Amino acid sequence: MKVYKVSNVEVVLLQGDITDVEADAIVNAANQYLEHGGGVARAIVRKGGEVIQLESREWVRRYGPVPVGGVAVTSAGNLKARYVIHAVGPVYGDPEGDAKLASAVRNSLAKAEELGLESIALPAISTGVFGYPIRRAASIMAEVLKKYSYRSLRKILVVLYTGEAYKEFESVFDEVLGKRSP
Ligand code: AR6
Repeated sequence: MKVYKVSNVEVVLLQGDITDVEADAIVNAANQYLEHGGGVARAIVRKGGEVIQLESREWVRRYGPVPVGGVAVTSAGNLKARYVIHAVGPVYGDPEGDAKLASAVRNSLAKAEELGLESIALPAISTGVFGYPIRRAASIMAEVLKKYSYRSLRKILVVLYTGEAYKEFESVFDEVLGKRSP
């Protein structure tokens, strides 16, 4: 675990399963149709319950597919969180991918602020099934976290599943957000 400070917000980098983390909202790495078939999405539905998938389908039925870079919200079922914020990242290779990945992160923060939340947990959106290189995703996320104008948020947990991803994020976050021990 490693803690960084951005204005008056704590950014906590940790390795683990995002479904085990305590935060007001957990961000899911979703697709535009909110069909949670693999990766983090699948883990969230498995642990949180089918209600998350059902509410997701209802969201898409009502508003249509989520744009790439956009977000949708559902309840969190049995998870410790109050909400799941479903963020749709780009597939690697999209020429506008970097901007869309930055939007996905920014819109996740904005949704949490809109809900008046104090804490949010983010996975490495787009770095699994969607193929984004970890280092590139880390630097995009770090830049967004650094520049964001925070209101209600006080704590941001960035949760990496593998040790390898954790190390890459740590080296990028050290560079962009500055070194600080836990
Ligand atoms: N906790 C934290 N991180 C995790 C977990 C977990 N339980 N499981 C995997 N990761 P991915 P994407 C990491 O594929 O690339 C799904 O099918 C994983 O190691 O979940 O945005 C959706 O339904 C990787 O670093 O998301 C979409 O169709 C990161 O989470 C599509 O995949 C993201 O991997 C979205 O692809």
